[in-house]
Amino acid sequence: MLECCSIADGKLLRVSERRARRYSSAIGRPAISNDNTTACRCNEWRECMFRTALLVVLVSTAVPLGVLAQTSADLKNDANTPDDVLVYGMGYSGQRYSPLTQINKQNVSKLVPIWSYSLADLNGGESFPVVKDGVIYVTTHNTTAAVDALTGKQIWRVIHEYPPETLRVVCCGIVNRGAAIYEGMIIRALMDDRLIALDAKTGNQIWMVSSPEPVTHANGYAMTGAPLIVDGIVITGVAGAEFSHRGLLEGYDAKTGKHLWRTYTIPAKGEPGSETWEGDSQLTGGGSSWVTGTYDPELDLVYWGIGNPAPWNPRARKGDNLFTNSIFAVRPKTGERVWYFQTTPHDPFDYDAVQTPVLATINIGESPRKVVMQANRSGFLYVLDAKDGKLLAANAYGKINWASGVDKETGRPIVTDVFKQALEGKNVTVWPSISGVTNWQSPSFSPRTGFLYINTLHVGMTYEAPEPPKLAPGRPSGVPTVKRTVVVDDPNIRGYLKAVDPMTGKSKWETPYQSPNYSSTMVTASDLVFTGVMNGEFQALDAETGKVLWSFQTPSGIIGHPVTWERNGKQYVTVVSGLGGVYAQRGGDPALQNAPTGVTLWTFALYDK
Ligand SMILES: [Ca+2]
Repeated sequence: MLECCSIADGKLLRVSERRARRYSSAIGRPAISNDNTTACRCNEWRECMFRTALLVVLVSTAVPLGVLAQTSADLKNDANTPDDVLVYGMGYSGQRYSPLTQINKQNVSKLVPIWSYSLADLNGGESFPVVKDGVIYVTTHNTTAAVDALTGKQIWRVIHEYPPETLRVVCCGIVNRGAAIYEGMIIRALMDDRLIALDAKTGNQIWMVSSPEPVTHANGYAMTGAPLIVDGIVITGVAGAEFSHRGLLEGYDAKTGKHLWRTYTIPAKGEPGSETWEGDSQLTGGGSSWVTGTYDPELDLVYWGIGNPAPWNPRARKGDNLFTNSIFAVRPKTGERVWYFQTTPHDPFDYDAVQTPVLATINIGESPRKVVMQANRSGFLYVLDAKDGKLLAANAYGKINWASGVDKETGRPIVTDVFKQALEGKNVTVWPSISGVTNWQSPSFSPRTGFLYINTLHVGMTYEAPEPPKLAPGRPSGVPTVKRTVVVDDPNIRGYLKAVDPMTGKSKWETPYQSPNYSSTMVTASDLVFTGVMNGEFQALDAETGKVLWSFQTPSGIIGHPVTWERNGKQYVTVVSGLGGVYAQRGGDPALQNAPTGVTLWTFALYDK
């Protein structure tokens, strides 16, 4: 899209393909819009450039903030600008912490919905809402929409088509976790391994690219995560460890969509780490990267959680299976891996380590230290040095019996007989279940209280790994490869929202839920924790006690991300409702058997009449 002309003229005109190409070449950007044929009405690209430059000057004078925004600097500063929400996780650190305090413990009971918007989708709402200049950008698996943040009116909506056979390799819910914003563009991944950039004002397509071979659905790859944009580079991961792929992270040029780098999470034969795989097992070894990572601008490191090995059945891949179940620290410009930390070597239980690596500076002993905190699916809460990945703490924060602790020297879990017998093919009862002590949902961290607010599961399983299957890229390597049944302590408590001390794993409080919450949490400087609930409630809890202070019943279960923002001096809270995803589909939870689906976007504010 030729945005310089669209700014100057306010509309577009059809011109020849030759002229569009010439324009494209002149400005070094693709001149392609929705139907691949339209371009701007300017006769010459020079005129365009001149008018844009003039407009920039005028706009800069008239409106000092925002209009040219979502620069790299804006993204770096996101956590400090509560009028917008630009980055997945409410800032590069992934803390999901807001300094806003207008909504507090005293008045939260007056929180009311001001509008809702239908996304016309029955598959599940896991989209992180991006908020900028009074517009909310939200996604489903096949839709991107821009909605007026104060009225809920649709500004534009784009429906993306993809081949239906793509869904064969989507194990765990037909969802998308959101878009990224950068330089006037809304950039998102599509289920069939494409990235697309849309004009934030119009929804018109600016560029679209497919991930290069072998990233196709036929080879077991899908894209469901929100991209992370760092210094003009779009970083994205892949889903599909349950379909025998070889996981990876990728970087693209945000301006053009050009593919810049790819870092595989599983070594090729002969590469360092390949000795931790049996035979050719690493060729189909999993290690996906389906949850968005975080970024430290000072260290210039992107942190990204890497998923489980394939197949779930461990008996044909003896060894540590590097670099599955690891936290990666990579350079955003090149994808170079600077360090890694593996959490569960030779994992039989699908304990993939994709959970958000939350960044913070906390006191270790007497001195402040930059750390990466990960509430791992395995049940251990890891605290690592952000610079070099050194282990600082690893403690259980839920019920686990596969390991008795983590060796502080080696960083390896101290596995129990449950783990050893599972590898031998024996029938064992394991805590946690394949769903983990937490799953993909992100915790929040309050620098005020020093606690992580984590939605956890309290579910175990019987487990048996029979003879391992023969794999090839694209073949199922998850559910059918092991036998499992659900085990619970109390059928009415399958999860807790916990306030957890990162250094000890101990809870200050635990609030029980009938079904585990698969919503991310958010915490504010007024010590409110927001979460969605599977039964559809949207709740605010007291961050100091865990008491539920406010609740609103949305039409479907919430598996999304609460965010908060302000406009014209008023604070708002936004969340997506819409049951779906892996637990609702495969969790065997009787409380969800008849639960209604349907994705809607909600915004709340204090009733002040
Ligand atoms: Ca912000």
